[in-house]
Amino acid sequence: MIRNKVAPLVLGLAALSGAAAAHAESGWSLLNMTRGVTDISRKIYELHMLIFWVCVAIGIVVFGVMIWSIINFRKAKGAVPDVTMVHNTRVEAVWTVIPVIILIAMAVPAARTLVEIEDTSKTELTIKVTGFQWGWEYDYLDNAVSYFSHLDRASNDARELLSGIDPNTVDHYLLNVDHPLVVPVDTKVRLLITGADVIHSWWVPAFGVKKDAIPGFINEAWFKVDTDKPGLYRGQCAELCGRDHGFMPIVVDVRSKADFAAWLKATAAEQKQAAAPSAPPAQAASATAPTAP
Ligand SMILES: [Cu+2]
Repeated sequence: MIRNKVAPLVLGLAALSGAAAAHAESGWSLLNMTRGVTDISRKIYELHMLIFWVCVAIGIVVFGVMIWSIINFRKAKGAVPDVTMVHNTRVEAVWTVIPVIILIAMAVPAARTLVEIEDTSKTELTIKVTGFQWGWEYDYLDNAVSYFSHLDRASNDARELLSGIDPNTVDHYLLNVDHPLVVPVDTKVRLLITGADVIHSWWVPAFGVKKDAIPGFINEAWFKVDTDKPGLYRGQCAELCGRDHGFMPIVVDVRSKADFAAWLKATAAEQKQAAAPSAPPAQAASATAPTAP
């Protein structure tokens, strides 16, 4: 019987969250999570809104009853405590069962989304992401392409102590890199995320991806950007990792499939050529590169 009452409530809240989404990108919605550009980021957003409205409804009901009771049953009005409510088994059963049903109703969509977030099957491109103090290394495992991504020169110059450069004049201050991660649209990209020294966290909000980069462990994450959403997406290291934690942003350059294929081919050829002619400089370069402990 109670289930019959909860189901329409949950459905009603879902409809409300849909109506709220229609007002996105203005005013108060700027304070909210964004919908992102991947299927998973939208599902996370919708789950967040559903749970948010459940909490709002519970808040309204609980505080409504409390305020109504305080006003109508105050001592000044001659209210006499109802002693039959103390240890009333039926009341205690109801206020235990209703929250349990609400929790189960929330756990079902949450678990469904979590399972989908963890489903790294049928991926089309695998990139190993290594966080280090202070930057990221990207390895395209199937294509022999590998490079480092650091804070861009303009931000780095401006952030120096007594640099005399106004950060407001720097484009995307502290959110720009020299070499962004390049990926294609409409492709299930799998990331294998690890750390070379301490724990970092690869976080790009628009993709709904935030995964810890832990030395000695490989965490998996995936995303698939909408076909009509190529462009630059920005993120940051989301795990306090040391002195320059604030200076290791993430930029992802999402390109059309054709553009990406051309870039990958050109970069692979370039790197092959750079590695080929003389062995000693290549060895010297790799010796300076961070390695896993
Ligand atoms: Cu970090």
